Amino acid sequence: VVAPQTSSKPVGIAHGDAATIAEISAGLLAQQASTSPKYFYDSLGSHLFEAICELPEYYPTRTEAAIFARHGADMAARIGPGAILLDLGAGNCAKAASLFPLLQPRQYVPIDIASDFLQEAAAQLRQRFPAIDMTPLVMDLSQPLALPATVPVQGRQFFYPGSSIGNFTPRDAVAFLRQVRENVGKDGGLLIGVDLVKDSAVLDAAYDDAIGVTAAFNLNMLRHLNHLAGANFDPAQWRHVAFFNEAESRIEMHLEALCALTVHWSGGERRFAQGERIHTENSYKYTLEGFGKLLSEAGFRVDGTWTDDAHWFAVLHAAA
Ligand code: AVI
Repeated sequence: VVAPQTSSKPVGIAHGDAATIAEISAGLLAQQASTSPKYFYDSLGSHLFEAICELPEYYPTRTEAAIFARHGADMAARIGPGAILLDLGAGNCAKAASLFPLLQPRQYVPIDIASDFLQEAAAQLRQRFPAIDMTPLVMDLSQPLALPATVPVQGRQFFYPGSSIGNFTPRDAVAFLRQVRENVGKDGGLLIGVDLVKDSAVLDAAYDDAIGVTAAFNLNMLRHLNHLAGANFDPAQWRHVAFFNEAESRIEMHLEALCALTVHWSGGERRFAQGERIHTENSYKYTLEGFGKLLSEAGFRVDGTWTDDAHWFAVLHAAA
């Protein structure tokens, strides 16, 4: 591990701000190199994630969609019409939009880090649902949740589908959910999707699909890091690794160096031995009981749980 340099030649043009470069640098220089999964989502990464959701192996999206299709009316009855629906990590906004006819929110607040993707999706929704007030917000959900005054407190219902909560460690998940709890009024709530523990062969295949879309999604992070931190990663020198870590109840994704190499970025460099890995993502899988505990630790009360017949995925409504 090489300490950050103060006067090295720039390797490329960095487009991230100083805090972003410092965060990337700290992760790459840690003994076990790691990066935040938020760096998957440049424009190509967001599109690759959409492609993952279409894969036969990636069951969460279609299983959750089937739960919404079967139980959406029941969820809407629990929530009531006229809510302010805050969609955390909205992406292309498709999941929330599919629930609009049942939920009938008065305002929709899609929140995402990928600005272009979000604005494009919100513009399309304005045309499809002119009666709903659309207020897109570009925010990094790994930072404190600070909502602008344009979003009234009363009637807030957060929407956090897709088991994105699984990308936090359980401890960080509680901290995040507690922040959400602090941002809902007395009458508010949270509709959240969570991926459940299951056979590890099913999990392994979902994160290492046969045609390599998830591998491309993981490797694309290196291109994004090149752009953000002026790094010189060559994706051809790395391979995608994903497996279920049973002891931690999580899928781990890594990028593994195919040969010994040195990576440079703005203000830093690191030598990687062949086989050395960068840990790029965790995706925790919960039991219903374990996830219920997490929600109650965050100050929520679960008042609705819906699952598929195989119990692979669950949607819960938690009241303030
Ligand atoms: C966004 N998130 C819930 C996905 C997951 O399943 O953890 C990200 C993902 N990583 C690889 N495939 C999908």
